[in-house]
Amino acid sequence: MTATRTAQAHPLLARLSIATHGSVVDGTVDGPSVVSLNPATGEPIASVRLASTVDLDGAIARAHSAFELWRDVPAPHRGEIIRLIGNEFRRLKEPLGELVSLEMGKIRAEGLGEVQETIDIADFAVGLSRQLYGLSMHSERARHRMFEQWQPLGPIGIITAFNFPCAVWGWNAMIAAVCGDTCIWKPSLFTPLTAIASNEIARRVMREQTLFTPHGVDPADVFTLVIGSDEAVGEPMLADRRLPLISATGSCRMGRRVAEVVGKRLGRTLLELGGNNAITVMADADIELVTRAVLFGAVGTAGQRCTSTRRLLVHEGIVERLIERLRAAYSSIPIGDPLNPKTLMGPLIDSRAVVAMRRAVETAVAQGCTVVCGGVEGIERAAAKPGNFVEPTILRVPRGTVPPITCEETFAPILYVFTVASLDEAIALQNGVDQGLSSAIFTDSVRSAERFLSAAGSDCGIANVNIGTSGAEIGGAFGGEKDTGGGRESGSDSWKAYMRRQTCTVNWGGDLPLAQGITFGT
Ligand code: UN1
Repeated sequence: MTATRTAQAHPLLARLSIATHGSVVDGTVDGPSVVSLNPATGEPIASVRLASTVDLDGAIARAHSAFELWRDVPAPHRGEIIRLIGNEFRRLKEPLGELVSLEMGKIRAEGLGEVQETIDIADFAVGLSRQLYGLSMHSERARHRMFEQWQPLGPIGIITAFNFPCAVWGWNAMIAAVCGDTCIWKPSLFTPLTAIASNEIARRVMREQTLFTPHGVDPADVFTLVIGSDEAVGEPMLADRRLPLISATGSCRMGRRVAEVVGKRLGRTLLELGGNNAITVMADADIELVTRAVLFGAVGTAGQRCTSTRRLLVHEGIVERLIERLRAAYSSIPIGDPLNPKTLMGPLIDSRAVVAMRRAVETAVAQGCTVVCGGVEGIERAAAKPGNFVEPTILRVPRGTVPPITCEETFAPILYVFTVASLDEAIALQNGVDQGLSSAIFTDSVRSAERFLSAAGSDCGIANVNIGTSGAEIGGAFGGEKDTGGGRESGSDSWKAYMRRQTCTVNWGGDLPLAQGITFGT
């Protein structure tokens, strides 16, 4: 495929100085390439050259050379450089946020929010650069000192999905870099331009550093990008022993493959996979708060966040009122060009996602659900426009049933509404799926809230009270349990996944006492 519009033609690419980037090409491309398409129109934005396995090999070798020097730079100094990178993201927030919106289809406010998430994690990493703390413990042996220290791991493989084409890389790359690791990033082939722009922002700052000059190593290689297919780049990356950690975001199916290949070589993985997130609504909930949270969680990003709200578990005392409130709210959602400030829902990423949504709605209806709004008719109405537009859909589940489709994650704005008689019933339904990413309860009862947060409550990595399932801050650890993969990224002590722990014991006495009181020989 070739692009009909040239890379230079799109002003955002020029504003981000990536119009002239070597891998962004216009018209005729030699060798394999991918066309970045605008999901709102189906038109090409630009073509991008695809890397080969040989290119990947070279990139890993460069990232390795950079690692050998970067790991010796004191962490607070690394933090200073991350500060400069964060500032560049601040400066370019608007064009980069708009590029996210153009290429991925999320609305402009969310595109800007995504860049803000990258800025926030850079700030977090700067502070962290002085807080990579290890514990010290008392030795059982006289004149011995025992402590832990954290060392960099090496070049880290980062695999990201289309839906957060900048921020998820940021969570990984900013933290990894401050820990002394270097990064090899394989982005989604739906969003190569955002990846080039984001990575180039970091590389430009690195290039200005003179740290590695005497060694002839390019400091920009702390951040390496390899845009390629799963066959040419993804699979060889997983199998490469030079990458001690693979951090991957995507479907459960993809995560299983990553775990299998990396596990076989006893490498480490950090997996952030699918979610099937529920909001429990008790009869004492503030219905206005619930409505706003559901709109952002189920309709925001066109239901394409791993944290999107997919199920509502509503107490019978409030379910009819809430459904009417949601039906009214859904009917006035402006759907259209994501760059138009009035729009609240953009398109799905591609036509296959539209087909998958339609199939899920048909399956749900066949399994007994009734359409409250949207549905197949809504999908057909939206298909009148060019681009991958759909109408958000609410489906009501017959009481006492769990249609199998509601246990699956469909990356689309479908909301399944269950009716429950008690909090226990809601918790059982919520936890009765394979995924365990995000969850929420709306209630004014402290008892209900605390029960939801207790060990017998939500089994997810994220559990919120009177806040929806999506839109987490970077300061907490982000990730989920069960088929969501167990990884934790972003804030809190997630940095530990990017370092190796070393337990050190120093004998400063003149004797050699053995632990456990063992005497050996004399
Ligand atoms: C994702 O969808 O992969 O909590 C990440 C949220 C965002 C990140 C979502 N901060 O919705």
